[in-house]
Amino acid sequence: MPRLFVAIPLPEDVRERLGLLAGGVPGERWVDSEKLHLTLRFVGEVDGGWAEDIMAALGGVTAKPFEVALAGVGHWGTRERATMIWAGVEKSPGLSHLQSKIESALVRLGLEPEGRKFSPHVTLARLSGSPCARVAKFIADHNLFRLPPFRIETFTLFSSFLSRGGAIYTPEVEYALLGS
Ligand code: 3AM
Repeated sequence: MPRLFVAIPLPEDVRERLGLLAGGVPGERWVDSEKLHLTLRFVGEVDGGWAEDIMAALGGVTAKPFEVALAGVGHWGTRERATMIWAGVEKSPGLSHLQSKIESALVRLGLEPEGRKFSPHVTLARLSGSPCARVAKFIADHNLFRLPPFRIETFTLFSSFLSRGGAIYTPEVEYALLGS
């Protein structure tokens, strides 16, 4: 059964700039630069028939291209036990609109609603046992991190295969955002 999620792949120059942030926190597993993405909706494991319905439902999502800017870094987990480091996303009405269209298309199809509020982010590193002072230092050091806005014209349904060497993400279908 494929494990699916919907995300925005990031342009190469953005991924390269994010890749430059890597390092400095013991216990981190940095996400490979080519895998960096902005998740819109985690779907989970679905059987083949469902996957086709999901692809069709996503194909019916209409939204216009929009701009996003990545800014700031933060962590999830507690102060003592951070679980991941992310790059933030500046408020983008276009992004929120697209995410809610995707959410309602999937819920209309019969998927359980995503209970959590959408917190747009780009996961940079997953952590285990990283000293909190080092995490705090990383975040303070990159407090002013900001990249110029870039235009989003597509979103992608990915499959995720969990292997020992980490998750393998495969783009399955790319959907164009239309209009100006
Ligand atoms: O964009 P990120 O990397 O934060 O954490 C997983 C990743 O998000 C998330 O889906 C993305 C692709 O794997 N994810 C994995 N399992 C999840 C779950 N059970 C999940 N999100 C919500 N619920």
